[in-house]
Amino acid sequence: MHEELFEAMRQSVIDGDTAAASSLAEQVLATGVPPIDAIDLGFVPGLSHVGKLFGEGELFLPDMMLAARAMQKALAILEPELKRLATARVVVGRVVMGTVKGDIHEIGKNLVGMMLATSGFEVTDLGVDVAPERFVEAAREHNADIVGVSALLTTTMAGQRTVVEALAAAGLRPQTRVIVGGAPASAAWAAEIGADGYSEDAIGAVALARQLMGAA
Ligand code: B1M
Repeated sequence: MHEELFEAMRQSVIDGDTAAASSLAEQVLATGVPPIDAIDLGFVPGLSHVGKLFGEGELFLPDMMLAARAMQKALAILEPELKRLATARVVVGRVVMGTVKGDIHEIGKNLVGMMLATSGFEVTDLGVDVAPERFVEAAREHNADIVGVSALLTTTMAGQRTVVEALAAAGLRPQTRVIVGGAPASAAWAAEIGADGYSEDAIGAVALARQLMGAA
């Protein structure tokens, strides 16, 4: 229905055109397009395309950085509307989340955090490059029901296992659940490292977190 708009969004991210991405996000707010559709069908596919071309050696790091910047700008514009549309008013559970040590990818993690927050979870976002001890400390401090651990690199995904182990060593398992996500993760990986679940996207992460809270 909004295919042209979504195509323009994809292209704005591919071009790393922050001004265009911002203006398209503003259009979403003005025209009542569901922001989650704009993210899922417009901006994210643009970034995925850039990632694919980077992987094939057709684009380079600065291209990926510009694309990420355009995407982040659009998300910042859409975030208040996502929050406004939030349905849940009761606190479903407390989540502490972050991206593993050595990994600075944050866009997917931010999206997951945003969706959880708009679905009734209290979210504490520790940011990127987060040491396992920091996950443990924050889980204690915030009395977390769930710790969410994101990793985007095959070289950093082992950090998800380290977080599970650190929580266990601190006596916080199994009562504190762990969910994992990010491109290299999978359900099989989650099972292998003893996590409580895996989701491939932000909507799925909300469903998984609700299920773990017995609120599905
Ligand atoms: Co990077 N990067 N990057 N990068 N980057 C990837 C991941 C890569 C697949 C690109 C490629 O080669 N095709 C590749 C990894 C290859 C591999 O490990 N096998 C790669 C590489 C190699 C690198 C560098 C090493 C490049 C270099 O320096 N030579 C470097 C690493 C830096 C580091 O972390 N130490 C690097 C740097 C960067 C930028 C800084 C330029 C930028 C990040 C900017 C930022 O986040 N502020 C960047 C980007 C943008 C990407 C791609 C293009 C897009 C990632 C993204 O934001 N996607 C990516 C290619 C790709 O994924 N197709 C790539 C959009 C986002 C909405 O999706 O993050 O997958 P995603 O999150 C999803 C799901 O995965 C899931 O839900 C989200 C929403 O649907 N999810 C969870 C994520 N976390 C979750 C947690 C959950 C549940 C679900 O529960 C807790």
